[in-house]
Amino acid sequence: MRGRGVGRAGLVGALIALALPVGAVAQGVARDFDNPGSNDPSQQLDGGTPPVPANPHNYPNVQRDDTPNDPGYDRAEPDDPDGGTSTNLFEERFDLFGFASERTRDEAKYLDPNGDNFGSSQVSGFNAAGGWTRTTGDPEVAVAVLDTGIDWGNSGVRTQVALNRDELPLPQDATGDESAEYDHNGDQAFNVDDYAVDPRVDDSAPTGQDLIRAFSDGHDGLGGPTEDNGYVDDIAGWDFFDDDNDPSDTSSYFAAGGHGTGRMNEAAERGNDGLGELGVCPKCQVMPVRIWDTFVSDQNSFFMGVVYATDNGAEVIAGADGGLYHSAFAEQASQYAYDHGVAQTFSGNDLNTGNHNYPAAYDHAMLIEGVVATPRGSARTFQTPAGRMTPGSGTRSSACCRRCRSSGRWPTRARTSAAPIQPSSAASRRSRCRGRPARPTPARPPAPLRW
Ligand SMILES: [Ca+2]
Ligand SMILES: [Ca+2]
Ligand SMILES: [Ca+2]
Ligand SMILES: [Ca+2]
Repeated sequence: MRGRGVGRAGLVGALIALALPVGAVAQGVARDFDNPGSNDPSQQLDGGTPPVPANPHNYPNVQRDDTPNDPGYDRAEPDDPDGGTSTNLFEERFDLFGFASERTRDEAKYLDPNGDNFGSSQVSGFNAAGGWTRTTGDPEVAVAVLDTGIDWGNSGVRTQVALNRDELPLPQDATGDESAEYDHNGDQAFNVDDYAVDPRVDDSAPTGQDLIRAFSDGHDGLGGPTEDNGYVDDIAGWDFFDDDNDPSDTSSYFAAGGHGTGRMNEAAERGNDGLGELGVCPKCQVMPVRIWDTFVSDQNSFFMGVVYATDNGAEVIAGADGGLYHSAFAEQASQYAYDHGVAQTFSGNDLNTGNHNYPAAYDHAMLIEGVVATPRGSARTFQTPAGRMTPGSGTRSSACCRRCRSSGRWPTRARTSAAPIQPSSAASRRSRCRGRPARPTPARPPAPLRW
C-alpha cells in the first residue's frame, strides 16, 4: 500500500558511513550522530583503560562519541555533553547502551570464570548505540505497534506516524497549489509535516488525527470506482477495538492509558532533534493499530491487526501484549505474517509463572523479556518508585524502569514494555537492508487465511 520510492537519506548516510574505515571521519563531513566517526557496532563492555587516569569517566569507547543530542538520552553519563544529571540508576538509558552504565560499571561484573566476559562490566539492555553507527533507520520502514492506540498529542511520535498514500491527496502549498510529490517539504520522509501549510488542514503542526479529520471522505481509497483495502479512510492506522479509522488511545483501564504510545516512543521516537528522547530506530515510522482497551487483549482482535499490518506495508510488528487465549485464526495469522517476511516481536511474561503467554508463544515470534544488571554484593541502594532498592534484589526490567518511574505504574509496564525495543532493532536491520536485493522467496508459499 505504501510507496517505497523515497526516503533513502538514512540509508545513503549509512552506506556512506559503511564505506569509511573504522575510526575515520570523512573530510568536510560534520561528525555527529548522523555521521558517526566510527562504524564499530561491537558491544563495548568497558572500552579499555581510561587514557586520562585522573578522569576515571573518560573511557576510550567509540560509542561514547557522536551520541544523539536528545536531552533524555544518556543523561546519567558524566561525559555526555548534551546530558544533565539523573538522580538515580533508573533514569539511565542503558537499555540502549552498548557499554556498561557508569553507575554499575564497577559493581555489576560477569562472575563466571569460564565465561568470555569474566570480569567485565555487565551491560543491560542491548546495543542500540552500536547499531546507530550503521544506521539510524529509514522512514519507509514502518513498525506496527499493536496496543492501546496512540496519544496524537505526543510530540515524540507526531512526525513518525506512517501515512497511507492511498487515502491521502497530494499535499498543497499555502496557495492551494498541489505538490508534485508526497514529500512536499523535501526532507526525504513522507509525514504529517508535508501538510503543514496545506490550507485544508487546520494546524501548522498537524497530527495524524488532523489528517484523518481533514481527509476522511467515506470512501475506501480516494473515491474511485474500486475499493482499496477494505478499510475506509485508514489514513494513519486502524482501530480494531472500535472498528474505525481513528486509533486514538481512549483506554478505560486506568493502568493502560498511554501504553501504546509509550511503546511507539521506544520504537521510533524522533531522534537527534534536541528534544525529549529517541527510539531505538529513530528514523523509522510507526503504524498505530489499536487492538483492545488494554494490553491484555482478545487475540482474534490482535491478529486482525497482524493481518492488517502485514497487508499494509509494516515490516515489523511489535506487541507488548498478553492474550486471554489463543485461537486457530491467531496462529494462522502469525504464520501469514511470517510467510510475508514481516518480523513479529512480542513480549513474554515476566510473571514467574508457568503459563504460556500468547502471542509470544507462537513459533515465529521473537520473544522479548526484561533484563537487568545484577550487581551482586553491592551495598549501594537506589531510590525507586517503590522505595529504596538494592540492585540485584529484584527481577524488574531496567529497560523500562525510567518510563515506569515517570508514570508511576511500575509493575505493569515492567512486565510488558520490553517488547518494542527488539522490534525496533529489527526495524533498524530492515532499514540497512533497504535497496538490497530481496531475500529469497520462502520455500513454502503463503498459506491462505481462513476466517
Ligand atoms: Ca517530507
Ligand atoms: Ca483504505
Ligand atoms: Ca478515503
Ligand atoms: Ca527526540
